This record gives sequence, structure tokens and C-alpha cells, in this order.
Amino acid sequence: MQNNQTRTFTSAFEQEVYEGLTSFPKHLSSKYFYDEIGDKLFQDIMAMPEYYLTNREFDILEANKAEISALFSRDGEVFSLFELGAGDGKKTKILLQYLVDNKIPFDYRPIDISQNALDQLENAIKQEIPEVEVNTLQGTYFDTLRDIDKVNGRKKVILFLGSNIGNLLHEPAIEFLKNLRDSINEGDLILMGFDQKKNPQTILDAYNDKTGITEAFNKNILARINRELGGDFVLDNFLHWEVYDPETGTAKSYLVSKAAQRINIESLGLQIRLKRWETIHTEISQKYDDATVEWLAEQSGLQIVTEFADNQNQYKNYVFKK
Ligand code: AVJ
Repeated sequence: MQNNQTRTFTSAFEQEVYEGLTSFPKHLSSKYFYDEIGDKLFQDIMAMPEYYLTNREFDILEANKAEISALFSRDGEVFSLFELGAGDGKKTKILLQYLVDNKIPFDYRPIDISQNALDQLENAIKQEIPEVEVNTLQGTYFDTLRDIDKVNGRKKVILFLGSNIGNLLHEPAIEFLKNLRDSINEGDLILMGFDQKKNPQTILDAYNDKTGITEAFNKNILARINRELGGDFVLDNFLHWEVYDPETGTAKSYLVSKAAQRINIESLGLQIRLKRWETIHTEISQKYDDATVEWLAEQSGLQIVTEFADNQNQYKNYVFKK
């Protein structure tokens, strides 16, 4: 066994893969889904009819863009629109276009770990809405927000869309919201997406499509370990498995080992065994109700300014302030 030897890792990815695969039960973090291939697979997920989240949020922003923009620029003061994990900006462009059309002064500051994602987004906006002043920020969410706090005296509005908060269990979500609260001032706003509890079958279908896109997305974490860490996972030896607990609102993704197998991961000098039907937990996608969002806000010292929903309450966008 190599578990009790002192190890040095050359990246957080290496360390977390090592720790996750030598734990019981085994787990890997969904934040490592998103390399170039994972980004592309997530784009495909957002285009699937079963993955209702994207369209619901798109519709909410479209239907409420005037009211949302009025909240952002209440006093006519110029503001900076930050976005955490902007992706392809499809939904954000609704707001950007409306702000430009109505000559509301702002600049757009998308934040992402991936410079590649930022470059693509910046180019797309320069093409489609050239009037927008874009200042990309490469880095982790909070380092960047804190740095900006010191140099930019403008009012801040922070977007965190897509129900990305759902990847966090409640406790880390509260930590995250507290950090966000610490990075804003009185008068600043946060617009955040929360996928809602609904018919459990609708949720299972969104995370277990018949075409296998979500399966490929989930298994990409194994493919990525193969590519980057010299692993020898055989993807066909795993089942993609989704469960949803309608009581807690937690959807969980697993990779289930179809056979007893050994895996070598060269750059970790690690060999692991998986028993037949042993699991690797890879993701949670939390679903919310009003009481839960109110509790999260209260726990993290944020106040709810208002909320926007689609006509079936499938998805909601909340506006918070300090
Ligand atoms: C990007 C975290 C919001 O949990 O719904 C989509 C990721 N996982 N299908 C989600 C995801 C499987 C997605 N988030």
C-alpha cells in the first residue's frame, strides 16, 4: 500500500484525484469535468431538450430584462457587471443587449479560470454587441473579486447563473455566499439562478438523457485522468447512474464499476482496485424551494431583494443584497 507514504503533488487535480480514489466511498470533484472536451460536452447538454435549466433561465431573463436592468442601474450610476463562470454568455447577452440598447452605462467583467473560455467569450461579444466594454478577469472567483474591490470604486453587480450553486452542498454553499457577501458593498447586487424542486422524473431525465451526452460528460473525468495523469480507465467498464431524492432536493451522479477491476494512474504512482458495483461519486446538483433559498440567504447574511420565476416555477433567479 502506498497510502501512508508522504507525497508531493504537482497540481490540485493530482492531489484531489489521489485523495478521492483512495477514500471510501470513492469520489471525484465535478469541477474537473471542465477541460476543453468537457466544456464542449456541457455546451451539448445545454442544447438538449431534456436539460430544461438553460431555456427556463433564458426565458426568465428575456421576460424580465427591463425590470432587472432597472434594478442594476437604479440611480443611473455606472456599474461593473461581474459574471462568475460565464461560459458562452448566451443568457448574459440578453442583458448586455438590453443595457446597450437603453444606453445604460456599465462595463462587463466575466471571470473564469480558463483564459481560453474568456478569449472566446470576448471575441463573441466584440462581434455581436461591439458597444459593450469587456474586461476579462482570469483567476479564481474570490481572488479576482477581492483584487477588483481595491482598484475599482464602481457599484458592483455579480451574476452567478445556471444554478451553478447547486454543485455545492448547503454548508459549502453558505461559505461561498458569505465570501460573495464579503466581496460586495452596500448598494451592490447579486443575481443568482436556483433550479427548483419539481417532478422527480423531469430532473432524472435532465441528468440521464437517452442519447448518452450526460454519460459522456460524467465519464470525461475518467478520460481526463487517462489523458493528463496517465490513467488506464476503460470507460465502458462503468455505468453512469443518476439518483434524485425528492425530499432533500439533491440529485447525485455516480460512476458504477460493472466489474472488479484494477486501475493504474502513472503520474500518481497509484494502483486502485474497484469491486464489482463499487461507486465513484462525481457530482451533486441541488434543487431548491423558497424556504431553502431563504435559509441560505439568512445563514450567509444576504437579503433577498426580489425573485423572478417562469410560469411553472421550474426555475428561479434571485436578487440579493448585503
Ligand atoms: C453547470 C453545475 C449547473 O448541475 O445542472 C449538467 C452541470 N451536470 N448535467 C448542473 C451538469 C450534468 C450543471 N451545472
